[in-house]
Amino acid sequence: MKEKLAEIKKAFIERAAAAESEETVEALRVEFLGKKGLITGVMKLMGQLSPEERPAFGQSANEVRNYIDSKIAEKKKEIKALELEKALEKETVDVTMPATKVPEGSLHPLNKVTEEMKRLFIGMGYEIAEGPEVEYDYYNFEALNLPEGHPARDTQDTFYITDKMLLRTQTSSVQIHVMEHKKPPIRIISPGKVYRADNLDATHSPIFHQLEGLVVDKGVTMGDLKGTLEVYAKAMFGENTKIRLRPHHFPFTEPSAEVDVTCWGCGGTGCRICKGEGWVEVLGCGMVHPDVLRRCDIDPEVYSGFAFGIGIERTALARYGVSDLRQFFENDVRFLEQF
Ligand code: 2U9
Repeated sequence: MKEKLAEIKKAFIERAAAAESEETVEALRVEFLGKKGLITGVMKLMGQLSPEERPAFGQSANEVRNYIDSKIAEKKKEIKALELEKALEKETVDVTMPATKVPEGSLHPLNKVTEEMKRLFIGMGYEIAEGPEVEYDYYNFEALNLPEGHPARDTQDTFYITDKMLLRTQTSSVQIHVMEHKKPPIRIISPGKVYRADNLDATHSPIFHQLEGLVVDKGVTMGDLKGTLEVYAKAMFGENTKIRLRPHHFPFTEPSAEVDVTCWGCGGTGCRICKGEGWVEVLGCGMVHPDVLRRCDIDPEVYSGFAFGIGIERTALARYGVSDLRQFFENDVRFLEQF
């Protein structure tokens, strides 16, 4: 029986030397030490020995078992270390290899001018206000002095969700929401998408972007409006830019004006950009109509305000010399990567 133990140990040593994976070592453990393993097998035969022989045999069997057990643990550890070494070797990063070039994106030109405008007005103490694009008729039209049947609604035909809900035609609705909830002083800009039932061509789109501004406080005057627009025009179109206000009519402002800037192409002498005029129209503005303030529970005897509206597409067309507005929406990378 002692020979049998020696045979088992010898067989184990040979097999263990050849084992190269954790699975093979585990299989060896089961084969030699498992419940139905070789060692358990010889232990069962102990009953055939005389009582005198049993203790010595038991001790030898235990020694072989402990030997196999520790060798298996040792072998597993060795294999693990070897595998780690192989993995590290395989996964080594060669920092001297040339990197894969990740194509760098750029801001969309509409976002670029919007961001520029936002930065400028934030610098002047304005806060950004946002609101829903699906709006009630009241906030888009009625609150802004455009009751049902008003002729100016024809120029702002839009997409209706229900009789009373529509896609906003101007971001002025946002300012009405703000004035309903916040009392003056108010100094906000509302950039965002607006919708109109227009056909898409080189200068029109059913979806476009606006940035409107609103300032309401005690003693706000047309002079404040003009000063603000001068700062805007110089930042947007160049330090030497001059502005002029031409009287106009908007239902939500009184008095109202359209604003021209000296042409950035010729400086005012006349060129292709300004069609020989020397001036280019860039935005609309005015003093907030007292009825609009009143509807928002702001007393026009105490407070006054100015507002202005800027078309983002129109500004971007001018800024970058783009001739067709549709290019902003086609998402052709060859066009977009130029900005
Ligand atoms: C409130 C009161 C008044 C916003 C204004 C304009 C003039 C204007 C156009 C510019 C180009 C629209 O995108 S465009 O076609 N906008 O001319 N917008 S005054 O007046 C307001 C806004 C909010 C409560």
